[in-house]
Amino acid sequence: MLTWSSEQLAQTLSTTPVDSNSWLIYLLPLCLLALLILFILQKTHWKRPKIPPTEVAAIRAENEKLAQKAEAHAHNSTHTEPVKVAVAHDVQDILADSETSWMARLRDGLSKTRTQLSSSLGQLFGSKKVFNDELLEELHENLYRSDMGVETADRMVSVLRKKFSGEASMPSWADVSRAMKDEVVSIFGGAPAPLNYPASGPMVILVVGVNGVGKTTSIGKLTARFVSEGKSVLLCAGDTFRAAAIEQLSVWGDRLNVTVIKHQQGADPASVAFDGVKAAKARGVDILLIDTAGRLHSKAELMDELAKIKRVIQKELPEAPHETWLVIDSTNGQNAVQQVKAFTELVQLSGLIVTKLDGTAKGGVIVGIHTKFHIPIRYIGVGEKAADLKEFIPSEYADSLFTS
Ligand SMILES: Nc1nc2c(ncn2[C@@H]2O[C@H](COP(=O)(O)OP(=O)(O)OP(=O)(O)O)[C@@H](O)[C@H]2O)c(=O)[nH]1
Ligand SMILES: [Mg+2]
Repeated sequence: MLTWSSEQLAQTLSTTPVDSNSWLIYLLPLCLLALLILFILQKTHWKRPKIPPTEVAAIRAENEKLAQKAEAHAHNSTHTEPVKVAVAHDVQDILADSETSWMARLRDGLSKTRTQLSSSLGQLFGSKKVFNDELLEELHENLYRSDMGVETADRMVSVLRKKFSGEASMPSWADVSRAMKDEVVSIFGGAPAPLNYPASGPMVILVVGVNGVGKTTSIGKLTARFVSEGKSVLLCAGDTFRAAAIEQLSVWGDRLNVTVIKHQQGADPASVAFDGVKAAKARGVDILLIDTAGRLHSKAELMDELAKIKRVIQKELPEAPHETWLVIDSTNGQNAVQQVKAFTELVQLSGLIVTKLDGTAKGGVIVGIHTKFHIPIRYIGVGEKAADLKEFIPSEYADSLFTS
């Protein structure tokens, strides 16, 4: 058996060819060299490709979106906040509308009427030396052509004659048109009386008028305006004569997040109106707007239908309708005057809505109708957008009519 003495073992170990200290001497520089190579390679070859700034911006935007989405999701999942209904675009437009931009649209809408009234007169006043009957005759003619009606034209001429005839110098067109503007404002006698809001329960507004004048569109625009004023509204599709009429009102309802009470085409309008009033009461809304048909076969039929609607809704709400508004299209001129006359014989009107003042030279018809019937002009329309229908303010109208 082989046995090693401690001396032999010590000798063997001391003669081992690899010395542990010599390993260390080689290892250290090798590590340093490897690190140096890695550092050089990283600097030269392993640079990350540069992302163009546009892409960086896009990535940031995407991240932002994702973060917002995640935040919204987290927010919704708590269920602690009530769900907010989006504010309809039409309502936003009205809220964002300024007095200046409304006046610009009104002036723009009435530009044809203004030209009709004043373009030739301005020149005439500039060229004449005396304020005489010839001038007044011309003025009367222009007022008449703008559909203000004979009564208004007569009244205006007599006011101007009284004011300027005795004067030594010829009045300027600016002075004369200012006097006409003041007269128009005085014809209306200030802003119309406030709406007939009931002490409690919904205010029911019945909207009537012949076909195509803008009833349904005006109801949509009014809804947007009432909603922008913080009121709750319900719509009632009382024009059951055509399916398209029900559909048209439903589109406004969808656009404005407002419920439309409707039945099938051909249903009894009075029963739809009854359901509308019932629903308005049950839901506690502020305003119910009832659309009606404009294209019935005869005046007698229309009268029967409107009388029935009134009778039936009064079973549910005795003082309804609180307001009955006739819509007239200003482009119809004297025909619109005839329509007011015909409807006053059918129903008791509490207000008028005059549409399409844009695109007509007959914008003076408002004055003519007021002089004849003394029915408050509630709203005027100067375009197709919701913000294009607004309360009628006589001074705004007169300004737009005479100030160039
Ligand atoms: N330019 C202009 N167009 C308007 C105005 N008001 C309404 N209109 C347009 O007039 C047309 C007829 O409007 P409607 O609201 O359908 O008329 P309606 O009285 O309900 O007609 P019926 O349901 O057929 O009796 C539509 O094309 C409207 O966009 C306005 O103030 N200006
Ligand atoms: Mg309609």
